[in-house]
Amino acid sequence: IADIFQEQSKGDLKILPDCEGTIRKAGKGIFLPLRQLSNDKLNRVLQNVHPGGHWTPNGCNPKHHVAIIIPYRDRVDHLRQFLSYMHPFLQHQRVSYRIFVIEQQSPRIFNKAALMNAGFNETTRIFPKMFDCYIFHDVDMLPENDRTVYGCRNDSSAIHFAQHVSKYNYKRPAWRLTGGAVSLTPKMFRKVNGYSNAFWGWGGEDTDFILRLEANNITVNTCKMEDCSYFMQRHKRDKDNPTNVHQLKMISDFSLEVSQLDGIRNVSYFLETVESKQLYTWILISLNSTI
Ligand code: UD2
Ligand code: MN
Repeated sequence: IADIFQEQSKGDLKILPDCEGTIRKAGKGIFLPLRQLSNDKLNRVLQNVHPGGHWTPNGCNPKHHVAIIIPYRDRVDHLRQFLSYMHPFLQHQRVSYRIFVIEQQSPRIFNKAALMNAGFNETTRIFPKMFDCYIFHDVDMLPENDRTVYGCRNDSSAIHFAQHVSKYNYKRPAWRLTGGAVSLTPKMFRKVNGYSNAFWGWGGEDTDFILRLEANNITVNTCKMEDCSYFMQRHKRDKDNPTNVHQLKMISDFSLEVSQLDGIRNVSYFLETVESKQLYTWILISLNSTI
C-alpha cells in the first residue's frame, strides 16, 4: 500500500515508527484518488481492508483507533463513492479505523441523531474500549484535502471538519453547527449524553449538539478552508426526511438538564442485524418512534 501512495503523493509519504508523525507529514494538499487511482490500484487498496471495513497501519503506532459512524438509509450510490474514496484517504493518512454504517429500517421518518446514538452504543458494546476517537460523518461528504486529519484533539475539544462545503460555495456557515463531519472522544460523547433523539426529520440536531458541547464546557474547533474543504455529493432532499418545523423552538428551549435525560442513555431501538461487510460493518436499527 505504501507503494501505491508513494506514487500518489510524489514520494512525501515515509513510513515512520510513530503514525502521528506520518499524519503530520501527510498534509501536502489536494487528495482526489477517484481521479488519480486506476481501478486496478483502487482494487488493491480495497483488498487491504479487513472484513467489516477495518484497517490499521503496519510499522507504526497509531495515535487513535477511530470509529467512523455513518447514519444511513437508501443512499447506495453515495455509500459506494464514500467507501471507494475514504478507504484510500484514511490509509494514506495511516489512520487505524473501522467504518460503521448505521442504517434505519423503521419507522418511515428519518432520525439521523438517534441513529448516531444507537451506533455509538452498539459499537462500544461490540468493541468495548476499542475506539478512542469517534467521527460522525454524513455519507455524502468527501474531504478534498489531505490536511483534514481524521483524528481527535483531546477530551475537551471537538473538531468540526465540515465548515467549507462545495454545495455552499465553500462559504463558512452563518450559524454554528456540527453537521457533515465532527470528531470527539467517547468520553466527551458520554459526558454530553450524545445527540438529542427528539429531532425527527431534517435539521436542528447538529445545532442542538453544539449547545450540548458548550453547556459542558467543550469547545468546538473549526478548520481553515485550506485545511478542510468538502465535496458534498449531489442530492435532493430525501423523501422521508421532511424539514423539522419545530427545530428552532426546540433549539431555543435547550437546557442542560433536559439534554442529560435525552440522548445515548435513553435512545430506544431494536437491533435488527450486525454484519461484517467487506468494506464496512453494517448495523441495521429499528428506532422506536417517540412522535
Ligand atoms: C446538513 C448537515 C447534516 C445534517 C443535516 C440536517 C452539513 C454539511 N450537513 O446536511 O449533517 O445536520 O443538514 O439534518 O452541515 N441520510 C440518509 N438517508 C436519508 C436521509 C439522510 O442516509 O434518507 C443521512 C446521510 O448520511 C446524509 C445525512 O443523513 O448525508 C444528512 O442528510 P442530508 O444530506 O439530506 O442533509 P444536508 O445535506 O442538508
Ligand atoms: Mn447532504
